[in-house]
Amino acid sequence: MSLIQLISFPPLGDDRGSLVALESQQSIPFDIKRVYYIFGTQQGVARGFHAHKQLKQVAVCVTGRCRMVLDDGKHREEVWLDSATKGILIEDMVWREMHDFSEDCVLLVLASKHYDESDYIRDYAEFKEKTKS
Ligand code: T46
Repeated sequence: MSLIQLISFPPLGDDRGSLVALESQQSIPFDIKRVYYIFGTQQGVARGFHAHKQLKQVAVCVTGRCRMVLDDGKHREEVWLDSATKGILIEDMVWREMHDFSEDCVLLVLASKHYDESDYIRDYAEFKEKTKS
């Protein structure tokens, strides 16, 4: 199965413009416990470089774009997040990196759990070891 699980968010548009609604257990396949957004990322800066033990997230660039790299310890895949109507589902135990942020990028992330630093695996060698089978 592909690591890249995209979700389309149908825009509710009219002659005033567009609106996207994100709801728990509907377009977002979990209960949303936390929302954060990343913006103002400097050119040439990459973020992420970690996995989560037990956390599901959906990420969407509501403005601008960035390149999302996902890695399950065996395969690496990447996709451009470049539309406010395109989200990516990131499951547990997936290493993620975000690269090539556009200047105007606002990356919105919906998460299934509250923030917990102990859920992070920030060391790639440790991640590789844990996903070895
Ligand atoms: C992820 C990718 C897509 C908090 O205090 N609360 C929070 O909810 C978050 C997400 C972060 N923080 C603190 C922890 C660090 O001191 O904010 C600082 C920056 O976080 P971090 O270096 O983990 O940021 P990114 O951009 O590398 O990763 C973030 C999320 O942390 C991560 O879960 O999947 O975005």
